[in-house]
Amino acid sequence: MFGKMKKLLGSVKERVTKRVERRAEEESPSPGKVKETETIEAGEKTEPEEGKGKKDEESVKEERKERMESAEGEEGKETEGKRLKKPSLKERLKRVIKREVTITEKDVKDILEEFELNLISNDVAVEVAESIRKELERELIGRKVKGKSEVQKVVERSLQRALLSVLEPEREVDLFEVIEEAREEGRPAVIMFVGVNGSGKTTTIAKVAKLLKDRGYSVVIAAADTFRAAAIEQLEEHAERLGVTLIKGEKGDDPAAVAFNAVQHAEAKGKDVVLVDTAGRAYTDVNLMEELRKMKRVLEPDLVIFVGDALAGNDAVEQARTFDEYVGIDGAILTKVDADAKGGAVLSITKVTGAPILYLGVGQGYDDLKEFQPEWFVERVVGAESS
Ligand SMILES: Nc1nc2c(ncn2[C@@H]2O[C@H](COP(=O)(O)OP(=O)(O)O)[C@@H](O)[C@H]2O)c(=O)[nH]1
Ligand SMILES: [Mg+2]
Repeated sequence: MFGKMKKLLGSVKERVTKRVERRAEEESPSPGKVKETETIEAGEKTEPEEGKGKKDEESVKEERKERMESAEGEEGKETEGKRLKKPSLKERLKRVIKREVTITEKDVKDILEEFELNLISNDVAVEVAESIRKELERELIGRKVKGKSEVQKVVERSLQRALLSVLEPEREVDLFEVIEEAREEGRPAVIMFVGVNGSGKTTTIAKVAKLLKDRGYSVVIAAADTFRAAAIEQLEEHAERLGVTLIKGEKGDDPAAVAFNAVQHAEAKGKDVVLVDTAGRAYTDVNLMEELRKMKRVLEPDLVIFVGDALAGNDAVEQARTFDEYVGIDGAILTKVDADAKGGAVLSITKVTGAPILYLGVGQGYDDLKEFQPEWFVERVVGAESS
């Protein structure tokens, strides 16, 4: 899962880290060339003073011993061999703090520009790739890094923040809260699933029905994809296996009418949730969009969930954009993520539509539905060593 995305992020992390580390190394004071008790600032040139470093070996040894005792680790290594008067703790801290490198535009600009293009070829939407690049620039340029040891952590955190920023939805949606709210009003929650053919709508509805049933909710499924007879049969099979009610019509029936019947049935029987399956066809199909709009008007669903195939990459993102424009979506579920190496659709869909990803489909079984958390995704692609 997300193997290619992980590789790409790993490589940009490494390149930026190496470059800044190299500069931190270049700019840190070299042993034996430091004036007595002088504090070195990053970028400041130091005049070489021949012999100074060797002069008072006793005092250097003492210094070293003291440093080891105070366990300054990394810092100790960098100042090794430097001749110093016994500095106070405060003074030593000041030195540690001052020996920092500021990340410049020159350090990162070319790497990040290339990164942006690589994101796009990894199926990340153009505007999302740009936003990530800009966020990374904001995070990194001008950032003061204290010593080489800190560089990798800083780059990694910046990358994590940049990814999280595009996964932040405009509005939060919690499936169970929505259902509970409807229940308090004494009516079933109505959830409509939209998406192109083959994206995984029907399978996802079966998975969601199982999830809800496991949590103790009663579920009705509406087979409002009346475009294909096979679609109705497929749902019938799932409903039977899961033991949930299916309301269906005949092939060619008005989908809005079928869905409306299902809601009426749920109201009459005191059911908690109605899951509405809809037809896919091509998302550029104006009739389909009109049909879905009509259904939305009639049903006034609590949620419209877009189901997209993660393997379709940027195409899935464009589908989401179109469905959002015409019908309006509240959340997204991406399917077939188990086979998705690029992760571009996952990374893009929220920024493009404003809607959160609620779940990921990670297989063909009923339980292969994973609740989506942006932090989980970021952890997974930025690397296990991240905290
Ligand atoms: N590997 C995998 N396959 C899936 C997933 N979700 C759906 N599929 C498969 O995708 C195909 C199309 O799914 P379907 O639910 O019929 O799509 P629909 O046309 O949108 O209703 C089926 O073969 C499903 O088994 C998933 O998360 N992982
Ligand atoms: Mg279907």
